[in-house]
Amino acid sequence: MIIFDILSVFPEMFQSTLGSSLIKKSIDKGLIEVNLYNIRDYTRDRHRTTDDTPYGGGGGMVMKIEPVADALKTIVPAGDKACVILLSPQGEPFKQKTAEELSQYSRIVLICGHYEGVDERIREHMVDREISIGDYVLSGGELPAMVVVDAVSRLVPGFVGNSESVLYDSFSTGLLEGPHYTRPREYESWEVPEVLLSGHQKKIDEWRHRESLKRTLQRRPDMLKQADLTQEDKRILEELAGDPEFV
Ligand code: 9D3
Repeated sequence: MIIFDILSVFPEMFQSTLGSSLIKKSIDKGLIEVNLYNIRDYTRDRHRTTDDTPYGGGGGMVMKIEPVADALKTIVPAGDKACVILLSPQGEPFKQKTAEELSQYSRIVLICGHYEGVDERIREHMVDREISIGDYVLSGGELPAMVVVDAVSRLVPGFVGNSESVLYDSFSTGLLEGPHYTRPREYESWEVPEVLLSGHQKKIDEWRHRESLKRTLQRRPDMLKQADLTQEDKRILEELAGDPEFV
């Protein structure tokens, strides 16, 4: 059981994701719990201020420290071992490895930044990890928080019904998946590769592995450096790289 506590100024953004999909199933199954908190509810001033202008001037607004600090003190019981994460464009890149590490915690707090950023003291004193989901600019940390909840929840035993599919995920094996096909055998003259219909399981497995290597070499050659490849894999890759038909 993992408890996710999400702090945001737009908690409504999470309703649609949490109300449908496999995430909802795993909440219903009691595998995870997701609690939403509106940072504005932890303000104490008349205007319920969550952001302010930056010291030193310049444009944009900065998320204030007090509401976030007060929310954290209220939400995370003292002595509870939680991982507090700030979602921000300056964070470490989120990887499958990160999801695996986070799946070991029983409590994960996700702070969604907004505006131009957060007061640096939040980062320094209240946050264990800072995560970015990729090199593109989003309008806030809400979608990234959902990405983290989704990727981590899938790793909780009981999630997919089939724990094998988690084991063989691309990014766990270090290779991209090859092509998949299902009926019909022929659609408008587009045929399914013959080998998949052969019934010869060893040949099928070899073909699939080769296609997986091929696709990774084509699309994500960077991943091959980290993948644990056998001598045979390396031979296949050299053969593919030297093949003039290979694009
Ligand atoms: C004006 C300079 N911007 C930095 C690139 C400021 C800024 C842009 C976007 C500050 C916050 C945001 C909102 N994005 C996130 O909070 C965010 C994010 C993202 O934009 N991309 C990838 N991962 C993440 S995690 C949080």
